[in-house]
Amino acid sequence: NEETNYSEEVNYTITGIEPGAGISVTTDKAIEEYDSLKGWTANYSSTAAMASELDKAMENEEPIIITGWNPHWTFAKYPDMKYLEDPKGIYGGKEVIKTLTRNGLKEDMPNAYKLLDQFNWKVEDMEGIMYDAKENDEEVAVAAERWVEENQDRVDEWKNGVEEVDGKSIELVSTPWDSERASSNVVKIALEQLGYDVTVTPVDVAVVFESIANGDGDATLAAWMPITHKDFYDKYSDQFDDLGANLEGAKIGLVVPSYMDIESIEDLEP
Ligand code: PBE
Repeated sequence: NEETNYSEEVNYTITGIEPGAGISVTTDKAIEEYDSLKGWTANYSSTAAMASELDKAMENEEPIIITGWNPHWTFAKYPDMKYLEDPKGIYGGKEVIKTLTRNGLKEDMPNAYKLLDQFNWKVEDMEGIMYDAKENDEEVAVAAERWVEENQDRVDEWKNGVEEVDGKSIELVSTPWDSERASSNVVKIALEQLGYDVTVTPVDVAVVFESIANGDGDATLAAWMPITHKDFYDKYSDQFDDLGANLEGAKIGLVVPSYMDIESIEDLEP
């Protein structure tokens, strides 16, 4: 049948991204949990490599199964993509992106802490910056600057009740995806407006959590929960301060082009 062909045609392989990503860890769990994925492998390399495989497949209308997520520009470039149903709930439902700070930041830098606590925005905001950067072929940091220029009223809401400081240094640790480049750069500018000297350091997910837990980094805006970064979060859960969601409505899962006639992970064949 058709499903068997798809599984065979993709060579029982999921086209993944960086091995250290939360979505890769979660995909390993899916392969373990689903009978339909018995014997499958996930090919973990990089987001750029996945995107170019996807481009090739879409051009030739060939089957492909990727690890996909929102917010991301993939769905703007290719609106004809769908998440495979995940009856076991391995990839969860709606994810949120959380702000975490190192223990002690609240006392050491109460103003930065307050701004970080008040920072929140919407999927459309984050995606707007990502698409803009993609479309203009520019750094996400540049698109983030323009977003702040056009949305200073939003930034002012996050600064509400926060006092200016005189040149204190603060380090935001982030992951190496455009979504987090967007949030980190926007908050960097907001903190700079208050007089902070801000560094954004993109590192592996594991290092983000480790550095917030050991106090090397001050804060991160990049924690995807309750599923994507669960293992990392649980490992250090009493060693940081959880300031709650800065964005709601994120999602991860296995994604295929709509021209593939399958709906669920369970439609695949071992
Ligand atoms: N992502 C994008 C990341 C978090 C942000 C879903 C690819 C991950 O750790 O899987």
